[in-house]
Amino acid sequence: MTKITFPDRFLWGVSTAAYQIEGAWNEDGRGESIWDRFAHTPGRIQDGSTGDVACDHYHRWPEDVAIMRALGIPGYRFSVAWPRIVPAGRGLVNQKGLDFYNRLVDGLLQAGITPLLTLYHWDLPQSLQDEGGWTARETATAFATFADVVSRSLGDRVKHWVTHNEPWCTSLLSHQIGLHAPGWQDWPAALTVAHHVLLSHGLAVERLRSNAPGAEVGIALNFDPAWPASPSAADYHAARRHEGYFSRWFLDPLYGRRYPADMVEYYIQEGYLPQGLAFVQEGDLETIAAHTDFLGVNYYTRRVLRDTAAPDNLPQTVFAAPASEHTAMGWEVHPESFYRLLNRLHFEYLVPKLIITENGCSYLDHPDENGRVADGRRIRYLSDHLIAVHRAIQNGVPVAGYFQWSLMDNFEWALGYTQRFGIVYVDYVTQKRYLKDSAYWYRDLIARNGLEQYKSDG
Ligand code: GCO
Repeated sequence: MTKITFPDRFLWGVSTAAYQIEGAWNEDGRGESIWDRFAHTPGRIQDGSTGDVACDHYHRWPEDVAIMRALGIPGYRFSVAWPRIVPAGRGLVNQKGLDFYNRLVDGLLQAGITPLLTLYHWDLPQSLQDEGGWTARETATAFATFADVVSRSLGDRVKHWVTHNEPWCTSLLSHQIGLHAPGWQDWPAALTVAHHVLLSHGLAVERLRSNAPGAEVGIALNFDPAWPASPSAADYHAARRHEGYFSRWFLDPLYGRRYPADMVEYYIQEGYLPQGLAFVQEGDLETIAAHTDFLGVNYYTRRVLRDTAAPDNLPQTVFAAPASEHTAMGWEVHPESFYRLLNRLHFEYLVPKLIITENGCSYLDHPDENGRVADGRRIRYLSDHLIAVHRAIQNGVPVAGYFQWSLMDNFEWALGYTQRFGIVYVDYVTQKRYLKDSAYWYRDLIARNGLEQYKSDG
């Protein structure tokens, strides 16, 4: 048995997002978001559900903070709902919305929990969408103003800020694939959105620097590292192109390398950039590459790609390791890819600090007759991925924290409530919370600042 200990002051935490847990969708002056509109549109959500109530966190937040405190969890990553604070997206500020987040932050600090605030986790005010949403450059400036409002109110107490959660989801998943709100399938629009989201990040960093002096500011990107299904050149290029589509399109501009030339060429060739990079204006790339203190890393799984062009001309995902384990999401469990990703981000992009802003898994374990939720597979997933993080740290990668996704089961976007990622089980009928075995396991791991690696995998 090997004892694994993380660095001193390693920041342990759990993550959530406003639309996935808060509910109170039209309470206390909250405006409509694109996710309210999307979820209320029949056929968009797999189980026909919405985030109208979700985990009722808007009302039950003291109980949820008490659970984190009881588990000794020292960090909490949450997002603020733009339409709760600025209902129309720009203009009038809803003080009741700001008051909610001030109560939450004060409650966290009183419980000895460090808040890590995400400004945008996909819930754009619908009124901005009605004016073009992120395809409109003006939305980037509206976001900067929103960041200004929030950081003026909370910047004295919140010292860790994430501007955007997963720009790939905000742009391509939502405007090219269409699985998320607003549900478009428009390549040129998706790439324009990606630019305006990155631009808004850079503009927001400036506001945060002035309103939250001494705070650490970053952005959270999601990654699914691509492996070629075979040693063939075709499969290698399929994997390389996927990484360009999913990661380098965002990483390169953020770290001062402009948009990746191979992907610009590919997108122009495919007709996805009919005006080339006309959406890039003078100074934009410098704004996007604003210095940040950390990179938030969201990791769940990898992709294995074979060069079998699918109708949308993207390489199809195939599982080259059918024997490997998959979670309830159908995602392959592959901690080795996590290890390699962390090394690549630091050594290839010279990222000065990494915080794991999301890592976790969905398994559909339910309470037994005694109320126990025996989620051993989640404990195994988290253990294996934390061992990979530790290996990366041992290899010189500056990982400063780990926020497990998620504190509690919640609304899993287009999949509704069919998935469960929490270390706390939520009964959506009674809103009763049940601490799963993994919650107690995480409590003990945090108390030890480490874990035992029960067997070496060779
Ligand atoms: C994401 C989002 C989370 C998801 C989680 C599970 O990474 O997609 O940040 O909101 O719920 O990742 O899919």
